[in-house]
Amino acid sequence: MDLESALRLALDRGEFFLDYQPILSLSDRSLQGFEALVRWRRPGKGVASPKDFIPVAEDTGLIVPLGLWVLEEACRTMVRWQTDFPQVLAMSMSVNLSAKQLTQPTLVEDVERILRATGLDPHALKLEITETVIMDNPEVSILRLKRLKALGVRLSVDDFGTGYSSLSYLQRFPIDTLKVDRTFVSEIEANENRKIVGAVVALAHSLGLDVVAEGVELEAQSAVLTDFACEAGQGFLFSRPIAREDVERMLDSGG
Ligand code: G
Ligand code: G
Ligand code: MN
Ligand code: NA
Repeated sequence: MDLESALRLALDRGEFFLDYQPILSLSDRSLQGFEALVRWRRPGKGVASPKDFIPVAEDTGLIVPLGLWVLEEACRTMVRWQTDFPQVLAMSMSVNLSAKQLTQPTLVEDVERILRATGLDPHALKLEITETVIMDNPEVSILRLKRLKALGVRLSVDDFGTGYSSLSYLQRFPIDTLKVDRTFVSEIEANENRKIVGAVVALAHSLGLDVVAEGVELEAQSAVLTDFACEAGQGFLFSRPIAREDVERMLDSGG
């Protein structure tokens, strides 16, 4: 069976699940929220990484129903955590949106419907869109992002620094957060990257955005980021993406 047919069946059979990677406030290491990351449990083949199936899901359009499933599952989980762990009321759930999803004319209605169906406060949801996707068609993206913002959801630019946003566009995107790509964070100890990350954080702050650093693996990286007043970090130093049950254990023990 080809991958497309296998993906189609997997959606019907409920073979997808989400892991959640904690996002921490850098100043005090408190939990700021989570990023939902999809995985596929293939019968007899173990767990497949999104890197291996998201591109095919994009090409075939299956990303649209899969993305809606991810969104609904993440919202449902967040509502459950908010109910069981009061500290989660101050946190956010981040969900990735792919290029194909952003071009769907029904995207805004779909997000609205899922928020209503799950009962999640829109403010607790953050949608992550890569810089490249927005820049593919900036005018349409801006309109659609404005309509998403009007629902009350928050928006992040993912993998910032890997594409090329003109700075004038960045100012026109109705976004809340920049996520600095981990390629910059991984070599932040090198002088050049340190300057780039410092400049990106300063630029973000001057535009009223907060910053999440991706791929934080070392205390030294966290220290540099904290010096730049970068608000939050995500990475193996704090936690890998973990299963729902592991998040619940963490929240149960006060995390
Ligand atoms: O944890 P990691 O291997 O899971 O993620 C690999 C890549 O897959 C990342 O670039 C991430 O943004 C992407 N990804 C993970 N989950 C989703 C999802 O639900 N939708 C989309 N569009 N991309 C995702
Ligand atoms: O593209 P996106 O940033 O949404 O995807 C997150 C991806 O980065 C996932 O594959 C996740 O497992 C991975 N990841 C998360 N934290 C780290 C980290 O500290 N180092 C590295 N190398 N990868 C990470
Ligand atoms: Mn992301
Ligand atoms: Na990213």
